[in-house]
This record gives sequence, structure tokens and C-alpha cells, in this order.
Amino acid sequence: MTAARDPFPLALGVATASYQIEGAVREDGRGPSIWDTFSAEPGRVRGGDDGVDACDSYHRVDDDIALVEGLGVDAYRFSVAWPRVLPEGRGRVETRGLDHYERLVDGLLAAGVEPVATLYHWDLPQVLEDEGGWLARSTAEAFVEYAGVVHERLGDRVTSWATHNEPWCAAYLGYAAGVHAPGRREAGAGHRAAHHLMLGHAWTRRALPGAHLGIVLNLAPVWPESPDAADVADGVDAIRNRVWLDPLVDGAYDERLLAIAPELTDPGLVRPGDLEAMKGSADWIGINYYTPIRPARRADGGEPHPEQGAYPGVEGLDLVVRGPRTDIGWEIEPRGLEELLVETHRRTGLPLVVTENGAACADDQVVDGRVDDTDRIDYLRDHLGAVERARRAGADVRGYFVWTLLDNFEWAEGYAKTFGLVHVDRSSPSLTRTPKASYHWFAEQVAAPARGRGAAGLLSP
Ligand code: PNW
Repeated sequence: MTAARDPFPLALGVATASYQIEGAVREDGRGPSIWDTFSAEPGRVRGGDDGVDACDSYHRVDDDIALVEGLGVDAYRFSVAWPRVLPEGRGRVETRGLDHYERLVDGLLAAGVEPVATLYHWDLPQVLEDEGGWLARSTAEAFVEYAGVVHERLGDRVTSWATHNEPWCAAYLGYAAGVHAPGRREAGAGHRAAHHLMLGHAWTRRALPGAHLGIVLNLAPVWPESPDAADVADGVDAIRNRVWLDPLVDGAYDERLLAIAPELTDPGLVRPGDLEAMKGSADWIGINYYTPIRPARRADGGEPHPEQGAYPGVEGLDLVVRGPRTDIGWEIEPRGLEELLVETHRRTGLPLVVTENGAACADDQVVDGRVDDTDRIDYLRDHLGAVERARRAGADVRGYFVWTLLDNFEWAEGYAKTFGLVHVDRSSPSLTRTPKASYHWFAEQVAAPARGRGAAGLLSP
């Protein structure tokens, strides 16, 4: 029996982010970012870890490209470090920083791999944070300038661009919960940062009308635990999903969100024209999916849930984790990805890309030169199956990227939680890379004839 031919092949890829892999934080004129500052503060990152060395990918770009090429993937998603390109956030351009990404892009293209660039994966120049960071409208203006500089240099070779990665994390974990850089803890600050992040995205759209421009969101299916949790679940959905999707699709914030987030009714923050600029500003949506969210109602007098701070204004929130979990404690539920893709396609009508999916696993040790990470293979196989079901149900999903190529700096978790297809030995001076069983498994999936190889430019219209 021959399988029905897909209208287009699903592009397969692997993803990374600058601060998590590059190291070389003081090289070639790079300025400090908020993650340098944050991880240097005692108690912020598990084990006192930081990205000073990370995977040393800044110096080992050829090794990374060879690993990507060895997978045979269609595409590689990476991020550009703003403080390497504009060490002062705006103004003076550091060409050595741009040279690095040019080397990477040219190497990928020579290897037959499509580069997919993310402009902001959380490494904000510290000088901009000192002027208010994402609480300041001027940061959105600086972002547009930065996007233009990078696009000017690489736009002839990079066809698929994303502005932000997971603005929910940048805004709410960074400014409201304080568990990510810059570590601020003010409920209203999360909403302000969210608006300015979206504004930076929307203005970039206007500044780069020719670019095939998307935004990467960590949307999540929100499944209330019981009928009495419907209301808190709606609040979680507002802050995790609708605060991004509603402006993109409708050019509006919805009533419930405005009730939770009165900041978004402040005419000094949300100015005439802002929401109009956001409407229709994405050509595609990237979805990073790891786990569903199961809100519950907290018992009266109970302790606030540790993640309450990331959902400011959602009173009485509790969160339940069911079933099997990965090593980072996140529930494994591939049906969440299937539902999310179908639902997001219905809501937006836009092409979708799974820009991240993967698992932190405990079976990640090198034994006799091998890493037998069967838990990760199971996770990835089941989630790829969910993508295919969503495609058959009509969701326009163009690509699937595994998070991540290398074991790397996992933000507040430091190096303790590993998501890589490739093991990195942090005790060896050369940071020895060992492809895991999941690396070889994924290479087989890419080569499988039923999947087909996506052509270069697949993510473009
Ligand atoms: C995403 N949370 O981060 C990022 O895009 C990646 O850089 C990261 O390595 C990956 O997922 C795995 O964590 C998140 O606490 C970090 O809810 C933390 C959270 C969510 C996403």
C-alpha cells in the first residue's frame, strides 16, 4: 500500500539558542546581556552555573555544523545574540559579531541545511535593561534597529525569520515571577513587558516587509482539572495564549485579559496604533511545545503554587501534573501537541512550525562510549506521531524541530537538565561531543523515504 502523498513534506530540523551554547561572552566586542548579569548573581541559577563557556559553540561552529549535517536535517534553527551585534543595544554595529553568524549561515547552506534565524532568544543587552528593559517602549524601537542590521547582513541567505522566542518567558518569567533574567518580581511588569515585546515584533514586520517573518510562542493546551477550575484555566489561557494570539489575529486584547491585567488598559502603555500594527504581523507561528497545563483551584488558605507568579492576577491558581514526566518534571502528553496544532491553525489560519519539542532525560550518561537515551527516543517518536495526526486533521504544519542539538545551559536549571541529541562532557577541556542513540534515531527518521526531504526554502511561502 502506498501512503497518500502529503501536500508538502514536513521539514525536520534541530534548534539551539545563542546564550545556551555559544560561550565566548567577552569575545569580539560582545557586550554583556541580562543573562550574564543574572547568572552571576548568587542563587539565581542552579549550581551557580552560567553561560560563560556553555558549549563553546562560538569557537566550534564548524563542529556544530558537522553534527547538524550528520543528522541530515532540512533546517537548523539558531538565534542571534543581540549584544554581539549591537554591544550598546543600538547605534554602533560590531561587525565581528555579524561575521560569526555569516560563517554559521554559509556553513549550513554549504551543507544543504536551511538556516532559520530567531532574533531574540532572551539575551537582551544589559545597557538596555539599565534603561528599563522590556518595560520601556524604547527597547521595542531598539529591537527594530537591531533586526534591520541583522537582516541587512543575512537577508539574502536566510529566508525564514522569527522575531522573539517565547515572549511569555521573557515577560512573565523575567519581569513578573523573577525566575529568569532580569529577575524582576512585579505582577504588572509582566504585562508591560508583553506589550512591548509584541510591539517590537509588529514594528519589525513594518520595517522588513519583504522578510518571511514569524514569532515563536510557547503556547500550551490548558485543561482544567475540574469544572470549578474553569475560571482559573481561562485566566491561564489568557496569559499563556491569548495575550499573543489575539493581537496577532484580531488586533485586540480580550475582556478577561484586561480584567486580569489593568496595565493593558493604560493609554500610556497601549497607544493608538499599537494593536493595529500587531494585527496580521506574522507570516507564520512557531510553537514550542513540551507539556500541557492542568489548572486547578487552590484550597482556601493553601500555599501559593510556585508558578503563581508567572500568571499574575489569576487568583487561587493551582497546577496539577499527571502521569509520566521527563527529568525536568514536565508531564509527557503528545495529545497536547496534536490539539494545540489543530486549535492554533483553526484560530490563526497561519502556517505553523513546531520550533521546539524535546525532553530532559535522566538516562543521559555515557556508558562505554554510548548514550542510550531511550526515554528521549520514545518522547520524540510519540510527539512526531502527534504532529502527523494534526497534519492529517488539517493543521498546516510545515516543520518540526527537536530541542536541542547539544546538552547546554538550561537557563535557571544550569547544566543539570539535558535536552541534547548530543552529549557534551563538561568535565573534558575540549567539551567532548558524543551523539546519543536519539541522534542516530532522528537521523534515521529524516532519511526515511515516507517522510521525504523538505526542499530549501520550505518555510517560505
Ligand atoms: C524553552 N518554564 O524554555 C526555551 O525556548 C529553550 O531555550 C529551553 O531550553 C527549552 O524551552 C527547554 O526548557 C523554557 O519554566 C524554559 O515554564 C522554562 C520554561 C518554559 C520554557
